[in-house]
Parts: sequence; structure tokens; C-alpha cells
Amino acid sequence: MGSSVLIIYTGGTIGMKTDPSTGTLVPFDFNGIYDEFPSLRSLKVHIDVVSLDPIIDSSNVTPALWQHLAELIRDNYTRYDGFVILHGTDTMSYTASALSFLLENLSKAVVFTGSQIPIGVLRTDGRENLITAIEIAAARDGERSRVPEVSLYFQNRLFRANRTKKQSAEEFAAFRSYNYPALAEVGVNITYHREYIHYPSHPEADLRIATSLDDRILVVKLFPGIHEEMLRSMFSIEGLRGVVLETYGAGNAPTASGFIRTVREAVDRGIVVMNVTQCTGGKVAMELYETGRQLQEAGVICGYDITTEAAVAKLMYVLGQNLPPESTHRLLCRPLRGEFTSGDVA
Ligand code: ASN
Repeated sequence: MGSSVLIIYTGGTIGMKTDPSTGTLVPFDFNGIYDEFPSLRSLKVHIDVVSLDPIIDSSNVTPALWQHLAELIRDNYTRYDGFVILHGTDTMSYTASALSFLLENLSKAVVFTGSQIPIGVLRTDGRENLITAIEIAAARDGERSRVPEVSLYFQNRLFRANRTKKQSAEEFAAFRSYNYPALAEVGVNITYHREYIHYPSHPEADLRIATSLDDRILVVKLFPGIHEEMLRSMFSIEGLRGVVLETYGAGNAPTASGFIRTVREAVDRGIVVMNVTQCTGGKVAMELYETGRQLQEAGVICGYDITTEAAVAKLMYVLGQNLPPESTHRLLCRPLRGEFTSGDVA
């Protein structure tokens, strides 16, 4: 029997086409997907489409939408072999990272894609992205999904979603995964790199979704000259629960006593501080330099080579569980969905 895929359309550039009578961009109706792309029938995949109402530019995405997407997948999980989520590119890596955490015990493909040029414009990159994403979402080995994790397909490459970043506002290859190899590469054939794909150890386990995200967090990016008082006031915001601290190089920050004190006091007040590097490649190793070691001693958690996008999503997911500090710490210090590579974990 052929596979079945549910397309969830959230908005973004991919969902536009030119109205031939006026020349303006109007929404593309994905419910008429077979009329627009008759060749899709040759894939032998049963496709259903659900569009969010309203569809949105991805700059307007919120954690509530992440939650809604997780619910949609849970509610349709047994009916489909895989899912394609069409999403604006601007915040796709945040949403896709969040879904990787929210969907617990996932054993089916959830493939995010979008486009740089609207799907209804002649030179679009959306048509190929969409068709290949459907093919990947539908791909099975026997009864098992070939890529049973949350992934992101764009311009001939399939990535682990929580490793991606939007790296170009113009190139068709808009996404990169700097610290983890592609899960599949697409040319004449689709080559799956099974050694990099995560396969669930209990594929028969029921899908569960996390139902609470705590968004009381901040991303603080260091720069030379950042004012201590400003930093202190950010770390003292009422209700703040976590900070993704974007540091330099291998996780370094100023050694000025005021700076370190601000961070230590925040950690002592129960605020979780995660050290994520501003570099796209390489990882945080706080023990390397004095400038990192002091952060380590202040109780800052090492983010290794996690992206800021995945760190934001993971922090909201873990804080949303309201666990005791040691358990929160434990979940943040180990990869839950392959989102980082530490020194000793491949
Ligand atoms: N602004 C659009 C979005 O993220 C960009 C795109 O999809 N290419 O929704």
C-alpha cells in the first residue's frame, strides 16, 4: 500500500502565487495541490492538506503555534505515515527545533520546508522543496519511516531540524547545519545517510507531546563594551527563568568581576544560564580559557555546539516541565534529540 502524508501549511513565502490577471501575489491553495502539480500523482502518495487559519509570515510565529502544530501531529499521528510542514523560512529553524523537543517518542517523519521564491512564480525553489519533502516524509523501509525524526529539507539537503540555521536571505540554499552532517542528499537519487539518522529505540512507543513551554527566557548576546548595568538589569527582570548567553569563541566572556558577579547572582537566584557560542562552527569548552572557566564556576551550563535556535526551544521545553533544579540541569546537559555533540557523545 502507498504511503500517506499530511501537509500542514502555516504560511510564509512558499504559499504565494502570481495572479495572472493582476500580476500581484495571492495565496496559493494547497488543497488544489494535484491540480497545480499533476505530476505529484506519480509519487503514489496519498496527500491531505490542512491549512492554518490565518496563515502567517513566520516572523509572527509564537510558541503557541509550536504547541498547536504538535497537537495537530498528535491528533493525526496514526492516520499518516509522515508529515510535511510548510513554514516561512525566517523562523523555520526555531519552530522545527521546538517540534523536535515537543514530539516525544517520535517514530515517523516530520519534514519542514518552505521556499525563497513563492511557489506560484516561475523560477520558484518551492516546487522542488515541496515535492522532495513529500517523498522523504513518505519514504519507508517496510513498516518503518526512513527518517523518523524532525528534519528540515531545503535545496537538495535534508538536515536534522534542530541543527539548522537560516544562513542566507537570498540564496536558495538558505539553511545550513554547521555542526552535523546532512541526513540525506538529493540529486538524481535521494541518498540517505543512515549513519546520521536517529532511529527510535522503542518505535512502538506511543507518541506523546509536551503541553507546556515556558517562554520567560532571554537571549543575551555579548559584544565588546556591553554595559554591566544593562546586563544586570536584563538578568534581574522579574519572572526571568532562563538565559541563552551568546558568548565568544569556545564559550568565552569578559573576566571583569562585575560581569561574572551578575551571572553568578542570577544562577544563585535559580535562573538557568546556558552558554552558546556566537560562532557557527565548533563548540563551547568552558575549561579551555580563564574567560570561560569563570562562567563554568558561576554555574553556567555548557551548550556545546547547540544553535541558539535549538537552545531557545530546549530551554522553553525543559523549563516548561517545572522540574527540580538538578533534573532541569540534567536534561539541559545531555542531548535529548541529537541537538548537540558534546566532547564524548558522538
Ligand atoms: N518572510 C517569509 C517568512 O518567513 C520568508 C520566507 O518564507 N522565505 O514567512
